[in-house]
Amino acid sequence: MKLCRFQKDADGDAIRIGLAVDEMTLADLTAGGIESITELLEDDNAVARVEALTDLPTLPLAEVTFLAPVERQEVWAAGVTYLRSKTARMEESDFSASAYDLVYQADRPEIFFKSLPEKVVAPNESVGIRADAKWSVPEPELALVLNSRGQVVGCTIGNDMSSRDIEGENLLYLPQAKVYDRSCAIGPWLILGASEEAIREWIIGVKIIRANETVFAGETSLSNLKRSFDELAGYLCRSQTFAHGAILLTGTGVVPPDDFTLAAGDLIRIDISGIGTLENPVLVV
Ligand code: DO4
Ligand code: MG
Repeated sequence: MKLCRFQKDADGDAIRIGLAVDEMTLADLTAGGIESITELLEDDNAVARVEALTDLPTLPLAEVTFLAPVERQEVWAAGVTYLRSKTARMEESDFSASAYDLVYQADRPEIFFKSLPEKVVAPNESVGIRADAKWSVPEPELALVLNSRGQVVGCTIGNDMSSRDIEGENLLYLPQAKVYDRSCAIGPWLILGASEEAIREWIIGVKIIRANETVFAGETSLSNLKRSFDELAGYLCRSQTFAHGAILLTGTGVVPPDDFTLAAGDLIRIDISGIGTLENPVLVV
């Protein structure tokens, strides 16, 4: 089941919850009494509840503006969860290489804070590259959606924008490499009711388009994610409660070559085969 948060282009600011009916059409769940994504995440019978709604008004996808499927959830991120990410980071920094090597093998994963919900960038809005960074990349990631009980109840697409030169200079600069204006985009679709086994068969890919040319494209299977969903969510929720639930980015397995950096005006297109496409232009912040 594919859900989204949206505004109708015709009537302004009201935020509504939608259900994908087909490639072109959305059903308006708010007209059926559903006012938030969070209430569905908290409901053990969310899929059945939505399926029971009848006679919902529909509207063309072309007439809506997608919002990020994030309400009051903090966004956190796991790192070095794919071999490709470990290798890339060990190459970027002699200083930090052993830390990345160790964390890839360790029981405890790397988990860091990524974004307040109100700072998450919506689909089609601009993500940022830092003005003081020289080496900026998108990180296409499967994003797990957790409810307030720490259960993984859904997933979506996330972009963990990163400044690799700042991260590579010193591991203690990681928060500056990862958390700045417009550094996290999420959406547009939130999937409910898919099993981990099914999700691990999906492919995640990214394309970076500059002046109508693809300047980088790469993909990997989500089966290459080293840790299980429950393992990552379990560590996030150790000694920490999330009253509104949380989003957990699961790390990147696609890294552009070392001579590639994003530039203002680029378009980042992230696809996950079972979810859809998250697209954002790039600006300098
Ligand atoms: O420690 C570096 C960050 C790792 C990360 O964000 C990733 O692997 O996706
Ligand atoms: Mg990442």
